[in-house]
Amino acid sequence: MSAWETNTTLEDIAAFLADKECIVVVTHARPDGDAAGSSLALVRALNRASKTRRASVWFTGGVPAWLDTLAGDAPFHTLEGDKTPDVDADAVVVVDTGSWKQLDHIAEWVRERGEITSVIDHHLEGDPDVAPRLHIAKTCAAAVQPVCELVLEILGLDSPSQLPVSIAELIYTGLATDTGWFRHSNVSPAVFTLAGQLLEAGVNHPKLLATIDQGDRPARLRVMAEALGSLELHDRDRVATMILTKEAIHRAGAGSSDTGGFSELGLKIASVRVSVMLTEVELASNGPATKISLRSKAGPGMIDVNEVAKKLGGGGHANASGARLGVPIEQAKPQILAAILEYEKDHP
Ligand SMILES: [Mn+2]
Repeated sequence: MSAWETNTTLEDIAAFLADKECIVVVTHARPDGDAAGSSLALVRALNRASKTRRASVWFTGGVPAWLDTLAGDAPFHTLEGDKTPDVDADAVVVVDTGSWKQLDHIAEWVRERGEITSVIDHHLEGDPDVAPRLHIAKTCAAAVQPVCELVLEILGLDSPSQLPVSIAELIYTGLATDTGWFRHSNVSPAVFTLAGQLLEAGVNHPKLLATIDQGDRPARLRVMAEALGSLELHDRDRVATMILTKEAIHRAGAGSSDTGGFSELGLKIASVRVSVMLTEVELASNGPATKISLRSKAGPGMIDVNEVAKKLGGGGHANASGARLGVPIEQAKPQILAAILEYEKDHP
């Protein structure tokens, strides 16, 4: 029984990929800045290192509005419906996840290519049978941190400050977005050192901020208003919940790619220790479901939302995690509130 732990160095993954020609990079469904940044940076580096290689990213489950601008001419595909990568891959790399659930409808496609697959991730939980080669950087704020090391290995560079700016800005995007633009408790000396080196490489911070954090469609703010309008406080105002039904998303004129990133809004309230966002989703594989996104404040009395999410089959990080339940929101909400209460009972 293998464990969700690193069993391969990035040097070994670089060596495994060195003679591969058709490399498919995938990440979790509905990619965020870290998923997009880490996957696109890796294909840029792989294709730069070999003239004949064809490495590309295959995204699933709806992509953010800024993806085209961020990607530029980096090769990527967006898989609609239940489509899978239609290339003859000789290597597969999974970044920013290692969870069958998060791979959604391409999980089976990845499973069939187990022998040639590698995982590079930073989440505390995952499925060790996704790949024989696992590099799990659990202390890293973002998947782009280990991916940056791999990219340096592939390109034979000593420092992130030497990276081509087209790769540096993808890595910076993952670092900035997974730390909430350097605000969350996962910032560290390593995060700021890497950010500084990437700025030295020529990253334009205001340009990326404008593209990604200030690049929303109006519908995204309307759907954010729907989420905020649903705000409820529970457990002596320590727990905030917000919900987004498909009907509310439709009312706002938004799509599923407009709904991410609202869970932390509840933490703005002084009394709130944990904020829960419940979103009605349709999984390609098995009908209506609820996506639960959890955020908590660090410090004394911290609620470890990785532990809370694990009770519902999910996971992530201590202050940011998530789960998916195959039930409607009205059933998912009491389940997550009960899981938080249970955690608090066990950690008085
Ligand atoms: Mn990430």
